[in-house]
Amino acid sequence: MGSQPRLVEVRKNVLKQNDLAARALREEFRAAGVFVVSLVSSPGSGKTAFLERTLTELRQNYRVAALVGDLATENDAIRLARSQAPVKQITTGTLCHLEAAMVQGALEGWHLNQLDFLFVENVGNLVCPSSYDLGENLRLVLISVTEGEDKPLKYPTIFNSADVAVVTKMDLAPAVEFDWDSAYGNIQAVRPGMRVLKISAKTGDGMQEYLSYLMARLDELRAAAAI
Ligand SMILES: Nc1nc2c(ncn2[C@@H]2O[C@H](COP(=O)(O)OP(=O)(O)OP(=O)(O)O)[C@@H](O)[C@H]2O)c(=O)[nH]1
Ligand SMILES: [Mg+2]
Repeated sequence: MGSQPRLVEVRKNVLKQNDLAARALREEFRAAGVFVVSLVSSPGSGKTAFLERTLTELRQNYRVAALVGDLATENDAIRLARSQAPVKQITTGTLCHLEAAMVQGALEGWHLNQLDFLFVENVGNLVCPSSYDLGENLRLVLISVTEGEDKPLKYPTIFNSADVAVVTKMDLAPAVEFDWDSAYGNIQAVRPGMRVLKISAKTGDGMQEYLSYLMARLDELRAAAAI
């Protein structure tokens, strides 16, 4: 009982520190003119598969790079590097989310002003990453068709911390009898008006709409910077 307020205090301080680091990062990203996209989801929703495809396709016309967080292994960085884009793995040890300071550290030696898009794949977790701002311009929350349509209702915070929802593995939808109306309705119940994209990293379906959206957002960023 007596120790509880102290724990709350510590957590508040950590979060505040992260907000300061995230603010500094956001300013760095703005000054460099790079558009930063982060991806959050439960483990295995398809972040890396989606990101590998994103990097491969965008790389033809844009300068792209990625950071990827996991508790352990370089596996995802190795997969993403197949796109030929610069990639760095962040291993968090026991931590279930990335923090702004980790992103800052991983960017050392990279010239942000030589990039159009920077992607940050967070640790697979539907809870912890929601409270940690990484200074990104756009946060995507992924939900795969195999997870169950009710996930937005059970994990509302992560949907509230994100800007756009991406329903992944659409190629598997018939096999798991995925109910699109129910999933869409649940996302809208938690976050009214949220944009929801459908994609399959396996077949490429839905990638064009998503990539066009990213390109339009980069154009907006550049137009605002030119004013
Ligand atoms: N059929 C199908 N399988 C997919 C798709 N996207 C990913 N997968 C598979 O789903 C599994 C998990 O995909 P990952 O890309 O590793 O998922 P992740 O979210 O990065 O996982 P963590 O980083 O561990 O949280 C792999 O076996 C992928 O091949 C898809 O669009 N369709
Ligand atoms: Mg991954």
